[in-house]
Amino acid sequence: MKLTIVEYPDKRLREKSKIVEKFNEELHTLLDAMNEAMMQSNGIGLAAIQVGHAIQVLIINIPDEENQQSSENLIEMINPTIIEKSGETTYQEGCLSVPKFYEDIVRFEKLSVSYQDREGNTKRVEADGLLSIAIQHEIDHLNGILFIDKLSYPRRKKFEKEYKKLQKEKKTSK
Ligand code: QAP
Ligand code: CO
Repeated sequence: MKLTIVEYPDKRLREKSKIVEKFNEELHTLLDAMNEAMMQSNGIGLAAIQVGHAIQVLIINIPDEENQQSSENLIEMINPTIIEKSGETTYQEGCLSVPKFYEDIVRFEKLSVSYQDREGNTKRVEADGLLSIAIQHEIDHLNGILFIDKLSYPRRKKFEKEYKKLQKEKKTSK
């Protein structure tokens, strides 16, 4: 299964992802392919809609202190819901679907999240730091929301201008 990353302004990124009901081989194949696509693009988080599947699936792999990603740190979340949230934190975010653009985004600092694993078992995790930010960013994707939607009006304008320029450059170098 070869997956390609859907890039802004593709309309599919605005779709609302549906609840997963079948924890079957098809789901496992998608999860494995998503992990491969994420690692190949040097990502730390990916939602299924970013590879064209509108289902409530996301994966996260936060690098360790030596900036290394290991398969032991891969988290797969199916049907996640935020149960509790607190505090505030700002981080310069990026997104595989919005290449080469990074901006400071304000999020909750801590979360308690309930989700299912690939077998359908219910899990709960307390998250802070980069994991908490990544979960919020990826859950936004499940609702059709991108981090650029959270920018102030002037910053969003600046983004649209810069992004269009980047896309033109991409086209002429093809
Ligand atoms: C979401 O983002 C995230 O522009 C995951 O050229 C963001 O993996 C989680 C990436 C902030 C936590 C904090 C972006 C790779 C990867 C790019 C990513 C690029 C190459 C983004
Ligand atoms: Co993203």
